[in-house]
Amino acid sequence: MSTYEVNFDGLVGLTHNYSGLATGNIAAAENALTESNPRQAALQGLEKMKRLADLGIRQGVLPPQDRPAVGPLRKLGFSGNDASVIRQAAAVAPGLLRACCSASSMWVANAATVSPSADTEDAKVHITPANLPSQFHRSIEAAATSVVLKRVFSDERFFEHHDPLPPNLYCADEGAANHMRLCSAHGEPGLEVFVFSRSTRRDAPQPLKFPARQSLDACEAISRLHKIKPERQLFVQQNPAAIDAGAFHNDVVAVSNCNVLLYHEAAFLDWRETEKAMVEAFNFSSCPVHFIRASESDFPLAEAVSTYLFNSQLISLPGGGMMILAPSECRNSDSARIFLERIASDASNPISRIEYVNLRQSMRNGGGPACLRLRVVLTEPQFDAVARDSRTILDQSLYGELKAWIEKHYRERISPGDLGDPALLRESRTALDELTHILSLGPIYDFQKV
Ligand code: SUG
Repeated sequence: MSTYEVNFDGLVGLTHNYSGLATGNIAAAENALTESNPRQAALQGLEKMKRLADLGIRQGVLPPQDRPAVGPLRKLGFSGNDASVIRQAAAVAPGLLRACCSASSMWVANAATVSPSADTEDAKVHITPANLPSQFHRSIEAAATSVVLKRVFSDERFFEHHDPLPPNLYCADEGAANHMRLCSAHGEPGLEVFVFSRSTRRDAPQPLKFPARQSLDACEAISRLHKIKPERQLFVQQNPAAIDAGAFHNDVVAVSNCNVLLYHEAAFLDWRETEKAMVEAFNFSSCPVHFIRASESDFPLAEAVSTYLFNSQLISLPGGGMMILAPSECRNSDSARIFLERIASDASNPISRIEYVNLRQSMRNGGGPACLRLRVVLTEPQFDAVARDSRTILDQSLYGELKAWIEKHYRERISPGDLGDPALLRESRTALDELTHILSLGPIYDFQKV
């Protein structure tokens, strides 16, 4: 049976802005309170999806969330009609309003952890939405993420949905950004690698400057819920020094695809031990692991964080071999470009091609190519069910409609002061309502249900 890794990308929402909300995310802090261009952001994301679809790689689309998020503002004591809630929040709690306006649901690598049916004891695809409790603006995503994922992956014969873990730091879960998978081919059983950064149980070193977002307990809980066989799971600690250098998620410093792991030597607490543990745990497969490791002298960690090289997408090409889809910031950095070219010219690994993609708008908030996609491995019948149950698989006509939809509805400029304008909520809801028709999703937003 054919099996595909489908990248589902988050469409950038209409309120895309720079509010510097994410602690430990250096790009977001540097660009705080500058002007954003939501239209350009959404088009850049859509072009990335189209590029991969044009290469014959199956590509999905996930809708953005309803922002400004009026519900959380009401829970925090603002009342009246929606416009009045927004005006009051803008006047007395602009920080809260900014958090409720973030378009951060675009980074769907943080939407959920997904385990393919080849890895699970009941042969179902298991999905757990991330609870994201370490940053307020992200913690409000989980409930709507659940609704969307249940709608898109709705066939109960194939998909098992779990609730987000309880929303606290003990169970802090950032989804697929801290989850990797090694396998000989996407349809074969894999080793699920959970990368944690906080642990209450072990005497584990912690970052000193920035928050550790992913807990070991969350990783273990997800692996249990997903019915991963004990010998097919591995828990690895992220290096606190990498977090303090700005790698708030593991996917800022490591990316895997099939049996290739591309990473910076500073990604894990101990790279030698990590490689050894992976090789041992992966011994159920006859396939060797290709480690492509950047040392500090090859390519400094600071450069990895500023260029997001390891946040590239590492993709199996339909004709064989792999390609790296890197952010265009890597083309502009000599050390990143040289490092990537060296990988592509090294015949001992399967990577033969490098492409660059301009995601400047998202990158300014610390979100690169890999942050914008959720990888879902689907067998042919699972894929057919998804393609039948809504219209979230990108083809030429959906691309054209989404492009026209973005050009019709998105603003070209948002400055911090614009977030208090209730017109933005109206514009956003008009657009999202239309989007649910384009994607054949039916009513998924609370505002469509009243
Ligand atoms: O959670 N940025 C996101 C970026 C997420 C990137 N995702 C992955 N690495 N998978 C975050 O830090 C910035 C929003 C703001 O500041 O307005 C933000 O939330």
